[in-house]
Amino acid sequence: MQLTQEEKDYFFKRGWLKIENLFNQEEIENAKQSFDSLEILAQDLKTTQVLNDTQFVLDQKNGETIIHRIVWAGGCEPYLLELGQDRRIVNLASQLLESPEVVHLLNQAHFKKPRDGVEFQWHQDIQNRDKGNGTWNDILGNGSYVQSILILDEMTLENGPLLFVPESGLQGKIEVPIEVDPEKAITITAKPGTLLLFGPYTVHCSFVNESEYSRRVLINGYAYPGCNGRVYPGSGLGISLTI
Ligand SMILES: O=C(O)CCC(=O)C(=O)O
Repeated sequence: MQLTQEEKDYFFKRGWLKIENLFNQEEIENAKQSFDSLEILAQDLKTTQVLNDTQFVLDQKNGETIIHRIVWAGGCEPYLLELGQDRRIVNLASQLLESPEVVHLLNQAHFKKPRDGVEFQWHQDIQNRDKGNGTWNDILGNGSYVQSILILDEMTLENGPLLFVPESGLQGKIEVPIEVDPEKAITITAKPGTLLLFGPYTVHCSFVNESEYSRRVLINGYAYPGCNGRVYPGSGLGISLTI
């Protein structure tokens, strides 16, 4: 898929892109099966730990295991890594970064089960990339990073959807805590198989899942070569992918 100049401008100015039907129903069902296997593992593990290069970030609440996130999910479930390195996503990241080579940093599973209390407060992804001490160098000056979110369960108004603040990325890295006027945020609803793309300066969040159904997404992150100096669970300094 070739992005138009208009789509690229939208990504850099408004802050995100929504690509519908990038993955088919069978691929999404396979991904959900991998999520089911990860969930069974998480219930056995109970506490935060690393297994097969996958970091399970877990908590216990009322005798139940809460899955905050599963980092480098493909270590335990290789199909999820296959999806994260699929040409369709890598090609989009490569166009946005204007580089045939991109560095795969994140391959992360978010579950957001009904009322599990998991939420992600207003933030910019740069806060997770740039931890000081040379962990990040924005070589391109436009963020040099693309976050992608593959929707597995329909994202609705009730199950903890993502919210983006339009044009928030134009100001670069901002001080935390980030205050947002809720009126200015756009709530994203999306069908399974949709891919969301956004840059590291776009302010976004997602609140708790108040519905009776899960809101599972697979997150993959790609950097422009030479930007990353942070060691990530599973991918270390990142895995180079060439389109
Ligand atoms: O799963 C979510 O809603 C959080 C996603 C997010 O904040 C991120 O990818 O940076």
